[in-house]
Amino acid sequence: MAPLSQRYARGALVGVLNVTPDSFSDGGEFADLEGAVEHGRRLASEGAAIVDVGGESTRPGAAPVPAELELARVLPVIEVLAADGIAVSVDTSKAEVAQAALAAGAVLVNDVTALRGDPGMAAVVAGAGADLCLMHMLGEPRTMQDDPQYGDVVAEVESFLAERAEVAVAAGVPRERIALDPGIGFGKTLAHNLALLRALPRLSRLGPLLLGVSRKRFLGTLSGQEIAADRVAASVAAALYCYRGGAHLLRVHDVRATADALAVERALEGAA
Ligand code: HH2
Repeated sequence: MAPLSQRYARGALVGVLNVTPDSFSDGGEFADLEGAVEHGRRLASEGAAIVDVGGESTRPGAAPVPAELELARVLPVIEVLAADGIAVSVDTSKAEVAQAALAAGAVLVNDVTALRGDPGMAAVVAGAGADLCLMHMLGEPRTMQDDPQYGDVVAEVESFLAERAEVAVAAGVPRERIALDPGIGFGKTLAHNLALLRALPRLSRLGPLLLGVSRKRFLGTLSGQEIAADRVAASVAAALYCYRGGAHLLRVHDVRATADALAVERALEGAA
C-alpha cells in the first residue's frame, strides 16, 4: 500500500459528516440515516476524497457519548457510504467503535485523543491496516477551552505529535499511514491557533498534516460571524492558507466552496 501522502493529493478534502444532535456547526442536521447518507454522498460528489463520519461531538463543553449510542449513529451511515465506494473515515476515540467502523468499510480512524483515550485503539488500527490521524488536544472537550496555557505552543504541539506518532508506530501502525493534526481549537486561544497555523511549514516536516479549521470559533472571532454556518468565506480563506503552508488533508464542512477555491489556487501556482 502506497503512503497516505501519495494516495491523497496535497490539499485533498475530508468532508465533515456529523451524525450527532449537538455538533457545533451542523448538530442535528444529519441525525437521521437518510439525511446523513444523502449529505455524505453530496460531499463526495462535490470533491471530498474522504468523508469523516462522527457520532460524538468534540465541541467545547460536549459530554461523552456511550459506545453503543455512537455505534448506532455512525455504523449504518458508514456501511452505506462504503458500499458506494466512498472512502470513509471514522471520527472516534473508542476502539470498539473504530473496530466496527473498519469492519463496515472505513479506511481511516480519526482519533482526536491521539491514542490516549482508549488503550485498545492502536491495536485495532494496526490490525486492520487502516490509516490513522493523531490530533493534539490540551485537556478534554468538557474543559479544554478553560484558559489553556502553553510555554511555547508550537514546540509543545510539535513534540506531542512526534511522540504520539512513535507510540503508534511502536504499536504496529506504519509511519506512512499516519497523518498528524495540531488540533485547531482544541485547548487553544486565538493566539495559539494563529501561531500554529503560521508554523505549518515547520510542523509539516513531521509528516503529512491534516488541518481542521472549518467554521471554527476563532474564525467567528476574526470575521465577526457569530453563526458557524456563516463562516464559509472565513473557512475557505483559512483552508487556502493551510494548503499554502503545506497541509496535506483539509477537513472541511463546505466541500464545494473549498474545492472551487483550491482549483483557482492550484492554477495560479501552476500545479493544475
Ligand atoms: N475538529 C472537530 C472534530 N474532529 N478531527 C480532526 N482530526 N481535526 C479537527 O480539527 C477536528 C476533528 C470539530 O469539528 P466538528 O466535527 O464540526 O464539530 P463537533 O466536534 O462538534 O462534532
